[in-house]
Amino acid sequence: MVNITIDGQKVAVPKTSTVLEAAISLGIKIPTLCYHPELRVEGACRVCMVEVEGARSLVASCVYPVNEGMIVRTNTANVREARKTVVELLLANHPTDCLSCQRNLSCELQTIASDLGVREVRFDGEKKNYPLDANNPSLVRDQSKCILCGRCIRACSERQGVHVYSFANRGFDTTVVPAFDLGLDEVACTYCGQCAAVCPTGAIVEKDDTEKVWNAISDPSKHVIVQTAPAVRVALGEALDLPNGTIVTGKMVTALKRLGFDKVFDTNFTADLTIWEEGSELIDRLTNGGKLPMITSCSPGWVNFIELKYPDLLDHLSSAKSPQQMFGALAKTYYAEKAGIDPKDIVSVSIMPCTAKKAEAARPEMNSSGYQDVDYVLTTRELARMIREAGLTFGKLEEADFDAPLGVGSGAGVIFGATGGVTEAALRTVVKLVTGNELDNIEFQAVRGMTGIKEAAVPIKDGLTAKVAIAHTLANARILLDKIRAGEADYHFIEIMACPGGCSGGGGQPIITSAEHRQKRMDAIYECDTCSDIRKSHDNPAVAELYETWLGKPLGEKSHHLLHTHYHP
Ligand code: HC1
Repeated sequence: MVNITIDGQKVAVPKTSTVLEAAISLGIKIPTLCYHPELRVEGACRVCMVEVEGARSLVASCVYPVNEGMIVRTNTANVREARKTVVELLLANHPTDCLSCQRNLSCELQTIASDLGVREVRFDGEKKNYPLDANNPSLVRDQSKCILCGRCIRACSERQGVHVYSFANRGFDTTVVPAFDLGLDEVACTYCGQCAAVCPTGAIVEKDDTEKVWNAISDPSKHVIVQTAPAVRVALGEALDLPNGTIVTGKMVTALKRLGFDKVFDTNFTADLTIWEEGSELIDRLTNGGKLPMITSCSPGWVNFIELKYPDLLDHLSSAKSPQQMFGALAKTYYAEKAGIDPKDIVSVSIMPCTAKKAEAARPEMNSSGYQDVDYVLTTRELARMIREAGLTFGKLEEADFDAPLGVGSGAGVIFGATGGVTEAALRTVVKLVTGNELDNIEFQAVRGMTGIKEAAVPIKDGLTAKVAIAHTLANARILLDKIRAGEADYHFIEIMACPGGCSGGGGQPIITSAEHRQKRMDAIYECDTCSDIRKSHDNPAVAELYETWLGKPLGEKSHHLLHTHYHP
């Protein structure tokens, strides 16, 4: 440990700490823009400057290491003036459309300018004016709003191992761009949205589809239904002034009804159905010599990644569609029939924690109902904006239940939203399918938690132990895929989710600010499971009824047509 003094307060910190980390441990807030607690430090923006006794000039606290006896001042006139100047220089060439920017009131540059008391910009800089990159279904890039903090570059490279972005040019012309300044639709972007999740300004945001949904709701000839993903219920409240990790399932259902949706359903229903289909596929591969390990296919950022980077391994992917797309296919067939509604009049909306889900819904093969199965996908952030726009006081809404029959989901379905959750849900059901017996203990701690790659060996019956592996983030996915290529992946089943923590940390969720914040969402997901009346997918009575009355059996002809898909090398 190293003893230092910051603003007159003594503190002992690990000797590998930076001055910024030491200040955070004392509860001293130093403004930062390029710094992100879960990414490598860069020292690019210089907003976090502090005085260190004996240093020749102000230092960037995010990269400056602590030393024994160091004396730091974070709030001197010099420091305040330097920070203000840096922020004013950033604002001097930044667009001034804050009021209409998607990040208005959640922009870190705006907040820091306000916190530092910037009331005028003393410099008259040339404005940047780049065209929008919006030729893809998921993300919009506006380089004019980019402050060159480099967070998106680091998230895409370090967290995801995808390496879409890099700096280009020099001086005023410096930009952050994909290779050759191509659009995101022209490079190997997975649309996971982790760049948007770390961007401090409105330079990278989700494509806003709220107006299309408002229009559908206003059209009296349309029957507008909505499904909500497992992870939305543990994050939506954060964007609507409730504490991190608040479970808002019932309020969310009420809000969706008040917005005007005709029916409010739960993606957990088709998460349970996925377990039936995917579990049956795994058993089929195990008994009939299919390709192993079988890998999950529900995270569309992950599916894009394997298609782009490891096309030789595509036959490892389960052919099961994601729960979002299974829901879409059933909404315009099974539900349409049951409700006596012409599928052409159904508008199917989903609320997802994920930007890649927008691209997934737009894939040309996702039309097995005869129509586009899911018409519009909104992220959690977009739904929060609609709720605000409608003037609902979210925290005061009463709670309501999902509608039947596509609103019945199990605890196994809800844990899809946390890394390891799909595996745990599958194990709960596969044991039953293989042995006919119910598990005594349905909680598999070995597959839970934030470790990047988890492994477990789970006894199923005499002579059969399921070897499973789980990765979250695409950088971790790469490690497992390289193992498969090298012939070293001795697993039966692999779960991969593109985002850190799984969907609870999706690129469309309210911005995560710390590891504790992330953990609160994960804890809330597991609380949703323990509070569920039904905790195993095979106990979901609505799914049982679907098979009995309409679908036939898992992997049957109708299932094959509606619930399974193929991939593009
Ligand atoms: Fe997910 Fe899934 S868990 S992919 O992370 O399988 O987005 O939440 O909806 O489809 O169910 C996302 C979450 C989500 C699907 C399910």
